Amino acid sequence: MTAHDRLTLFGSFTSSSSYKPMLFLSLSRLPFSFRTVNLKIGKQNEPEHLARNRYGKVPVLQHRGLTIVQSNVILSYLAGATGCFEGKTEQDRWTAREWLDWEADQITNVAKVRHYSRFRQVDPAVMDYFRPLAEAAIGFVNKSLEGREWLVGDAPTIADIGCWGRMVFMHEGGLDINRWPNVLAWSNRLKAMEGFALPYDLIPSKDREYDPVKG
Ligand SMILES: N[C@@H](CCC(=O)N[C@@H](CS)C(=O)NCC(=O)O)C(=O)O
Repeated sequence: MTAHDRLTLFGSFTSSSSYKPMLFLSLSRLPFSFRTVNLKIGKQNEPEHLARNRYGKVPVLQHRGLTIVQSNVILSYLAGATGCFEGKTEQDRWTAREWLDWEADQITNVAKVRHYSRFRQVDPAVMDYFRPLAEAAIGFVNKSLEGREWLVGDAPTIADIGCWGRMVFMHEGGLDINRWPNVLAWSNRLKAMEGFALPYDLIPSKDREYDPVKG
């Protein structure tokens, strides 16, 4: 494999958006390079990073001369490029992408509650607004998982990785997963997969090369 063909992911270890592609790569046992962007010291807003991501955010994926941003677009790219977690039928592949779009609309409320609990103090009225929206989003996933193991079809797809990837920090926002039994069971199914790890175990705080040996 040439350097051009190697996947390079730019991210940060406190970021659920970075966790999503990182989890995909880990579950797929794919080789890649991780490059850390230190959000605490504002590296995301330096010209070098803005040249990769005009929005001043992580993650960013670079591959074969392409630069891809937005975690769900990255998941979609990775699934298309590798065939992993794509969904078995054309309908499943579109439905998985539909879930990712919904995730960006609604599960983002879970990320907001976590962010305001952990990184930034806000007026309690702001929390009063976002918490029910976060709970509704988790409740919708819970209801959708009734009687099924995965969000789409009968195997894990980028829909599961994308939705779980942003819900993973829900406890840091005081959202206890035990309130949603189907979500809990689903997270345990994900956790049982080879290559699974939680964000703080998975995303390094320094640059790192990953060259897993496929079993
Ligand atoms: N919609 C974007 C959200 C990206 C995002 O908000 N990333 C956060 C970390 S989770 C970030 O880079 N924050 C730095 C900042 O806002 O300065 C995605 O899914 O990739």
